[in-house]
Amino acid sequence: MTTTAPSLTDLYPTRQGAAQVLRRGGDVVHGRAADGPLDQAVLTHFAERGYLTIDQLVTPDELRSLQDELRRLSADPEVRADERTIIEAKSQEVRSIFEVHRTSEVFRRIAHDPKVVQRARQILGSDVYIHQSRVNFKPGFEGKEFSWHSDFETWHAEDGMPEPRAVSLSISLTDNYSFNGPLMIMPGSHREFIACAGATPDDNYKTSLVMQGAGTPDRETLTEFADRYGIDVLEGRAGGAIMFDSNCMHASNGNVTPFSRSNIFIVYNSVENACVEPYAAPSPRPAFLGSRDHSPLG
Ligand code: 6CS
Ligand code: FE
Repeated sequence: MTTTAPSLTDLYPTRQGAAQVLRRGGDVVHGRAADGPLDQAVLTHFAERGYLTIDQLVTPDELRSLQDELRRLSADPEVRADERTIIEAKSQEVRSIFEVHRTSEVFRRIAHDPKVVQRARQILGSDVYIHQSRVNFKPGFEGKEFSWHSDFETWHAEDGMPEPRAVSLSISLTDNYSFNGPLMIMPGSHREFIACAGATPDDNYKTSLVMQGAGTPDRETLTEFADRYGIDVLEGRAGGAIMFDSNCMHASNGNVTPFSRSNIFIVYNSVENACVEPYAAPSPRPAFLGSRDHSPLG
């Protein structure tokens, strides 16, 4: 397992002037096949394309309890009123609920499940902690899009994440079809960092989680990336999962179909990449978006 001291200089200056494309430094996969359940072919795929898919990560019983918990949370008026719950602007439906790994025993359990944590540790090559978790609802007819972005660009600028040594796990809680707003990834895009123009407004998260502004790349760069990398549309059955590098360029379309597209999304960060002060924001975001608890998962 490789260990690197967290960088004190800003290796990925973004939102500090003109947009530019930088090479991503460091490894994408830090562990080895011998370190966990992912074999060499899967690790090589992840290193090259920036993601991996797992057809069935959770059992049918686990899936049912996750789906029941999703319904329970979305119907709870206290949850709806909580600042960690993001409401769609137009439909007023619940868009996302953050920090579910702390507020829900069902989601805490899966976030700490060894079959999940071992995969994150293997990719990141170290102990890991949870930087962020959320459930996305993308309800039928009303679910809105997530425009193209790199999560790491936001986590670097606004949460102080030094390097892209973090991995996101998305577990599908409903079937993801080509037509109900599945995750789309530009395969290979994780190896370049798009430094965005513009500056981070005060309290940016109060609007960015409904519709991201700062940190979204310009259309010319996105067009060039799409031409060069293409777009993979990640369909999959409920219970399946995707793990993707923190710097993948990704998006998802709106959902005009009757079939909701819900997932739980958990971000594991290497304890050797613990967040420091934001690199390009007036102040850190609340802990429910970027955890300050960097203690390693058991
Ligand atoms: O700002 C964030 O942390 C969140 N925003 C998006 C669109 N994806 C990653 C993350 O959940
Ligand atoms: Fe994202």
